[in-house]
Amino acid sequence: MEYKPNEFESKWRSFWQENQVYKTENDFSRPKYYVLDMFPYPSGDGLHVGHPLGYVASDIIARYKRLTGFNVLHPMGFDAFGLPAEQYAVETGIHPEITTQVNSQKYKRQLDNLGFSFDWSRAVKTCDSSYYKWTQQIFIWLFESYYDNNLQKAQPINQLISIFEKEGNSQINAACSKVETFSAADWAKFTAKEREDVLMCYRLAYRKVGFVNWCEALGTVLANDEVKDGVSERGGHPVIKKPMLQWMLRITAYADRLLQGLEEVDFSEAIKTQQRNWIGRSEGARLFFKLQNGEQAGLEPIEVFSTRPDTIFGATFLVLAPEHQLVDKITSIEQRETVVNYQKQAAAKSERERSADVKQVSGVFTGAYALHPISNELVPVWISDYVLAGYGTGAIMAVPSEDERDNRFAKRFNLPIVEVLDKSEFPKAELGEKVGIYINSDFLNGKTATEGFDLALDYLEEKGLAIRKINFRFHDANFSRQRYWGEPFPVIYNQEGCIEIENDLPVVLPPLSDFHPTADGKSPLARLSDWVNTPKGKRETDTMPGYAASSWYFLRYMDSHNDKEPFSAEAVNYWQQVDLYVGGSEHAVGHLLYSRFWNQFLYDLGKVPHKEPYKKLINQGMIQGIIESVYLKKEKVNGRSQFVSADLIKPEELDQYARILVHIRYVSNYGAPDSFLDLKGIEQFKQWRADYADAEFVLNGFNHLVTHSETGKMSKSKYNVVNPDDVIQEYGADCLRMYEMFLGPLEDAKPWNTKGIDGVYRFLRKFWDLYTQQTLTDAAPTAAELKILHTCLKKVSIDLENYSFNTSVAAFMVAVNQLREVKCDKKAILQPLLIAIAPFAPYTADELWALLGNAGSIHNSTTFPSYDEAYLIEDNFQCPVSINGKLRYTFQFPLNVAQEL
Ligand code: ANZ
Repeated sequence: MEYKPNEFESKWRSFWQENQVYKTENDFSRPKYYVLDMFPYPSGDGLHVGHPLGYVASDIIARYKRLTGFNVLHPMGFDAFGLPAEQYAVETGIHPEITTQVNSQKYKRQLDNLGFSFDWSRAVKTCDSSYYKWTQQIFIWLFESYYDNNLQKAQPINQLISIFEKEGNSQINAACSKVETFSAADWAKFTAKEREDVLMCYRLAYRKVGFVNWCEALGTVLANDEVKDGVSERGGHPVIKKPMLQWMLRITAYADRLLQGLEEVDFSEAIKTQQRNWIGRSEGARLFFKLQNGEQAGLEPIEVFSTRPDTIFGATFLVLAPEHQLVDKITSIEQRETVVNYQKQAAAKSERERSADVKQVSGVFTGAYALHPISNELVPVWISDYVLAGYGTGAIMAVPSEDERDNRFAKRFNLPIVEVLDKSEFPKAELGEKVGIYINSDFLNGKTATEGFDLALDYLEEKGLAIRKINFRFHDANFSRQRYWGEPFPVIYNQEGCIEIENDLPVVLPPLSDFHPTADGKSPLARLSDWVNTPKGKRETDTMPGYAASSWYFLRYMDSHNDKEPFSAEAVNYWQQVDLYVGGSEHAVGHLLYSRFWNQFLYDLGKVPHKEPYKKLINQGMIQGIIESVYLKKEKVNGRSQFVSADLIKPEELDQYARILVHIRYVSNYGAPDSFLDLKGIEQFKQWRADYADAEFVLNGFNHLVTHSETGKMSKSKYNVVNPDDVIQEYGADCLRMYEMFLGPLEDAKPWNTKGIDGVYRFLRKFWDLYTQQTLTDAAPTAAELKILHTCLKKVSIDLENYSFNTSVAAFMVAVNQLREVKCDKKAILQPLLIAIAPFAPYTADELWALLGNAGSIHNSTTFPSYDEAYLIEDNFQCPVSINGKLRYTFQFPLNVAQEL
């Protein structure tokens, strides 16, 4: 009987579905294990072979854990709201609902073909109102909460209101936007709108005018992580800063907890570092510099943020961000025009361009002076775009002897440089390195650099010249999209402009036929005046961003049909944290940070039992493609295009050639860098590129056109996408699964290579033959057979506990070869081996399980065989004998012989 996976895979798929083999019950009596994949956005292109890599790994773990007695939650769903479906709708007029529906079905079919053991009965689709109803609910909870810094916890906003009523806000220590101090009497006099405005400064979901990343081409505001190098990540369109009233989430309130939480989770150091850098915690101080004649003019001192208060005596000038609100007030008449021109220039640059380490610093003098807080000397006040308005206080004290950019600035504009550290003992020290002994620094003189920070701050604080301050580089998260395809806000603005929350959820996204954003940047929903205007007032027309739904979906799977609440306490107390989360590292600072924040918030509300949602995270590496191209001579030869075999081109001639990507699949199996087109391949190429039908092909001695091969991203534009459906058609899903695992460590990037898959296929055939090409017996196994089996079982169980999949596959290969050598035909060996391979090759396992005479599915009717060390003991010792340094003989001695021979 031959190994023909196509003949049995679909049969088992139906069996699994009909018998609900992977259905997970909330069976609270059993130990649980939760293994989660990052759910996909169902795009029109479907899956390519890179996508299943993580899914295969998590599926193996899910199946393995089931076989070892756990009640496993292994769900899947669709992250279905978002820009691409909407962009598609704008272009084609096809409603995102339809596109999303069609695409999710395609994804589901592809995922099912791969043999994943998802419990589809728990699937979530984020654009279903039965799901987003609860996303809206969590938004309301955020809106109705503030963050108490003393308790380090979210609290109900009503509690804050009662404090305001009793004593105003002067004693409040909460995470807030800039807010005036007021008394209980003031509060009593405030209008409803004024109260609303005050509360907005505290709410965890709040509205404010902010500078947002505005992308004209997409007609929307983008989150910081959707902007790469000043252009939109999707489509590469220019992005500028624009002031707009936006919904925001006060994620910065949780900055410290998001940092602390990293200590208790098992994420890679790379991801932790990315999150830490994104949060960007800096310990420093706010220092106050009075303006010359500032008091007479009624001007507040300039507040700067510095992480180096110890360098205060080297501060020879101040620099404000061009947008700083003091600039207009302090600029002298003579400097006004220069300053205004410079402000215009700066506004045109993106934040990234401004903070890039440009060699050429720029800036202009405002004409104003401040007083050094200790020496009282005059220090000039400049503006420059290297100081960002949105960070710290938007103003700095410049210390050119210790800071690289200040140094360049001082040199360019001839400003004084005062050394504050004698670094003669450290000749290799770089500018800014905190080493040496203080000089020119009054009370710090003679002290060492390590003591400076605290000494300087204690002194300055005592004199009222500074306040200790921890700054975070990240901002509150924008939570508004001017787009249609997202969750509507449950928010109505009444006559007074105050917010009325709609508690009757869901607020359903109304149908629409024209998806274009409006010219003024409003969401397409603004066109639906019947929907917008309600008896209570006008609805919010922005929708929630893509990360809203994905910030809590892992909780919904625990109890996905609950229509009373997002998830029940029993469910979440049973399933607890996600034990293993597998997904791409591209979500390092977006989704992973937002969902950690939502989970921390839900923890504060007492709705989840753990602060951190994910115990362990693995980021699978990318599967890369081989990018193949052929060399085309730039100049035509005798009027004809000419392609030349790569091995005939001298390196110095390379610039005479252009490279054309090759699309056809007829590339040899030899892999990079020896790929070539033979005559058949060239014919295919000509058919594909009819414009080169009469081109000349200069082939090498083997009649080959050697191509240029390199490893790179698998993408449509590189013509190197491999579709899993095709691979399954040819080799079967089990082969694809095992091959993907065999490629290398899960976390590594690795190229897809057709040669390798043949090897795995041969292995599966040999494995199959063990069960089908001989009659299996009930005879007792030999010690040698037991050793082969238990060596394999040990390796696989230990490797799986360590998520090492490639080495497990290798262990099966070794075992199969050895069992063939000893001609093993014992059920007592082959049956446990079959169970062990079941998580990897689920279809083959079930087919052989039935052939062995078992009923039902292997996946829910047996347990993973445990290994026994007793069978692993070496019973022979191999003794090498060398003569004159050369190995001549190896003697074998039984290890159980008596001492006296
Ligand atoms: C004086 C000084 C001396 C500084 C020195 C640095 C080195 P991080 O670690 O990123 O928080 N800074 C403060 N606000 C800024 C803004 N809005 N735009 C650009 N730069 C700003 O860096 C904090 C340091 O970056 C601060 O400490 C300030 O320069 C600068 F030897 O103050 B420092």
